[in-house]
Amino acid sequence: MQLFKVMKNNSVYIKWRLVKLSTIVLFLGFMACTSVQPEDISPNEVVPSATSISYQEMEMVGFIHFSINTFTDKEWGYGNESPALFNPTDLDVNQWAEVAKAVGIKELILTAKHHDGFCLWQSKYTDYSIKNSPYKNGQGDIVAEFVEACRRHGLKAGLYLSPWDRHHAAYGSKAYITYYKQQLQELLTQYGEINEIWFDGANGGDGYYGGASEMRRIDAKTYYPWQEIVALAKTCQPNIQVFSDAGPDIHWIGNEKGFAGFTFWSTITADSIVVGDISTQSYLNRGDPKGANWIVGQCDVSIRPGWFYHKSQDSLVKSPEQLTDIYYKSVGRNAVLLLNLPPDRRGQIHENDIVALTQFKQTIDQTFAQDLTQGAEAIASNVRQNHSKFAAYNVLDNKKETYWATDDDVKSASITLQLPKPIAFDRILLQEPIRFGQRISRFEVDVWELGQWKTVFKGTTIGYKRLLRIPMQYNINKLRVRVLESNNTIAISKIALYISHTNRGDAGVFAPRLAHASIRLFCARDRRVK
Ligand code: FUL
Repeated sequence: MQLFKVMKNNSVYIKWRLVKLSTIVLFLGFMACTSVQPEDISPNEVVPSATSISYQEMEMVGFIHFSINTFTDKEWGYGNESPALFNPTDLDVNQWAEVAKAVGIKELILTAKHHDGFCLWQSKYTDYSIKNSPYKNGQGDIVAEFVEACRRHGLKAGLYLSPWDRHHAAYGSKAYITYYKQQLQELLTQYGEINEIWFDGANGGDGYYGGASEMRRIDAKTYYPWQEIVALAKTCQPNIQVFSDAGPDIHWIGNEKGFAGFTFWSTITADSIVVGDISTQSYLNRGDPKGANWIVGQCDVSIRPGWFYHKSQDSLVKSPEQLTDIYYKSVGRNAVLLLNLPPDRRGQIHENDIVALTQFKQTIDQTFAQDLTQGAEAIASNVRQNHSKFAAYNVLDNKKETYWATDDDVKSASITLQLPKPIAFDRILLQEPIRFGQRISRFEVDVWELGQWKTVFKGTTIGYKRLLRIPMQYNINKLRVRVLESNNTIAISKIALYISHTNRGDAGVFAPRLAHASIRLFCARDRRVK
């Protein structure tokens, strides 16, 4: 005992203890770092590429329909309109980019050539272009101005090159395909990085066709050599995302209302789709759980009834409520929203459109400003290998890469969130870790009310993101998601709860004071670079 006390005060002994302690700490640290983490869940046969995931994560992209139609009040030019008509009085490509950016759009796509064949760039293969217009005395290049404005404002740039050309004399023959490829090559080699090329399915019909003014029908199955066209696009721009009814990277959603199906799979079998064949609309709208290809669904819709600007539609701009509904039915159904903002005859997005966009953006921002699961605990009926890597809590940690998963043989399971205090909410967000494929095909959500579970939503697919709108729930401290069917091991990466913009007052929650985006937009216009 005496000896022990002596040793305890002895500095050599203390040093020895410290060395021993630090060795143990180092050893434990080493073990923790090298301890083998279980492998991720095994992926489905069809999974998205990293580029498809990044594309999907943009969530909202924008269309700019601007061309000779803007000046003729038409939706589809016949192909004989004089280039002299194209004369924007105060074109401001920076305003397009500023408005888009302020609303949360991450990429803009410009109609470089619409069905009328008029080109917004100085193509060396035709005179039917901006070079014969009064704009900048025929010296302008709106594709170049547009791409630079996108870059300046941190937006990705995309281009629309209509396969149908009602001006070109050779439309319908092989010579036109050569011309189409030449134009594609010009667009994809002269303007730096282009993130998306948009191949419209609409084609064939009457037109000017170099003066023939006749009906020309093409065989949608055989006329366009799509494989060659896509290969050419990818040779010019290796990272480009190609849109068409059949992808290969992004596909049409089957309507022009901006809605994906209530059930929506990111997989389809591209071989079964003929570009321009409208009989596949409902297939494209739902996707196909057995589809052989992962192709992101894109919901195109215009903020106005028309794709091009018409003064007569100034009072028909979609309301913030309509835009919000579209958002829930596109972004909230596992697809990407492509919202068209057509510039007017000045060459600017109209003030009425900006007002609607501003209020829409406020609605979305205020609704999703605060995740109400903060401080919650999560408990699951099954956790894969009982390992923390797959823990239920991963749905709440706000990290993209973590997820809750079940053991392989468990295809139906539930996860319960215990909230720290009772809350009111009416929006639910669910996400699957789609890098492993899309799996869940049926789920239900329950809330704990008056001592029992009450089902508030019955759903099918989730995918990258599912946003549920449910009636207001008050005083809830427990919520449960039951996954009832899944084509592989269940995995969920995020569950979040929100209260909508409109119901915040009802729940006694005040909307955060966001700077008024429209004020920002109009101020931005004063600072614009000419
Ligand atoms: C359609 C076209 O006919 C419309 O004019 C518009 O460009 C829309 C996005 O695609 O197929």
